[in-house]
Amino acid sequence: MTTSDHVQQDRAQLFKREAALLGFISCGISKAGLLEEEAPRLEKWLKEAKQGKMGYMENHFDKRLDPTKLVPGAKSVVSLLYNYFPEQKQSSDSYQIAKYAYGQDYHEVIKNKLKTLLERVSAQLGQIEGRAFVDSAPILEKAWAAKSGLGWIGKNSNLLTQQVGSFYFIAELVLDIDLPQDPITSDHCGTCTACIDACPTQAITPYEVDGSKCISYFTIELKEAIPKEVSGQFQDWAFGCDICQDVCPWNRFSKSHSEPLFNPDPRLLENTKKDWEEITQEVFSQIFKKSAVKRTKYEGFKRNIDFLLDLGPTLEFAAKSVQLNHKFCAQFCVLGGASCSSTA
Ligand code: B12
Ligand code: SF4
Ligand code: SF4
Repeated sequence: MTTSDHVQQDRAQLFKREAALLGFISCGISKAGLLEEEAPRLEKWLKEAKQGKMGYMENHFDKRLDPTKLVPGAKSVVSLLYNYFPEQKQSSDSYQIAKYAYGQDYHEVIKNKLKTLLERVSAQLGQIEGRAFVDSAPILEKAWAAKSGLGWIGKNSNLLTQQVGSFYFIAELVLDIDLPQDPITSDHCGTCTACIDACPTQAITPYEVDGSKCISYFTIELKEAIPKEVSGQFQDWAFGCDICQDVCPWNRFSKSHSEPLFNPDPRLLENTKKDWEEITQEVFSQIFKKSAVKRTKYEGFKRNIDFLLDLGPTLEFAAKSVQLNHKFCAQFCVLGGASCSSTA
């Protein structure tokens, strides 16, 4: 090992120690440069319009594949994971909100930690130029985390680890200093197809998700009416979807986070379906005061609940069952009266 190797190793250890002190569950390092294997995959994904109406995914193709184009002079990518797996979950008879959105918006919480990490390391090593990202720039975060040895990209396309599954955010520092490359982790999906089988919209083919078919896309990213063709397929997901992670055997090893800022408002856990159906703008603003759910705004959240309500499996079942007379379908009916669409 040369002196320069020793210096790089010491720097890497310093990043990893400080990252752990700030609560990151792991930290890995890669040399910055072009992600050659990802280039044809991203190109194909876009050609097949798997981004749907997420127009921003079509922008900055070259930068997305090469962070040295995003941050001139970049030499290293430090990838970091931050756990969001909650201790308490919603009851199963409520409309579901993805676990990542239970507490305060991760963009703010993690961005602050990244800045502190950079400041603390710079204080010991001298000024380091770089930029901090968490879902905030055209960069393939999962591919970088995998390249930095933090886990493998599973068939559901999320980054997975044997130690804690996949319920964590990915963030990164793109820096102008040389750091040593960490070894990559092997794939442990094996013959499992649990995520593919469980996805209610058939959005997953091995190692790829068709964004335009994902419940997360429809309930968060889509800014217009949710198409009728997908009615009855969302189970009870009102904001995002965790199905392909909940069924993943590696998530049996998820451990609860210890970040107080990610704890939900108690109403998020207690609310029944009826409470969500009747939610007012005021209550919405209280429950999701600092949460990522605010991004859909009250109207977007109501759109999602209405979509589940009007076209959910039970009602669809009731409406489509031509054999049923009104007396029978009334057992399933929550609309009743003038709103009832039964032709019986
Ligand atoms: C756009 C986006 C979405 C879209 C599209 C999803 C997708 N899979 O692309 C939608 C809205 C659907 C979405 C949903 C979710 N998202 Co999202 N999303 C993103 C975002 C902004 C970009 C992802 C991207 O570049 N997609 C484009 C495609 C082409 O890239 P890719 O998914 O990485 O696909 C690669 C693989 O398919 C691979 N590939 C293809 N073939 C093969 C074959 C083999 C053998 C291998 C190994 C790889 C491989 O190559 C592709 C290119 O690298 C990232 C943040 C970021 N900047 O990276 C967050 C991000 C991926 N999302 C995240 C999360 C948490 C979610 C949800 C779980 C949220 C929820 N609960 O509702 C779901 C999960 C859905 C799923 N199973 O993917 C996290 C993932 C954390 C993790 N552990 O992996 C990220 C990293 C945000 C963050 N900073 O934490 N998301
Ligand atoms: S998040 Fe839900 S809809 Fe999207 S790919 Fe996973 S299981 Fe399918
Ligand atoms: S459910 Fe199975 S196939 Fe899917 S990501 Fe997890 S281990 Fe891989």
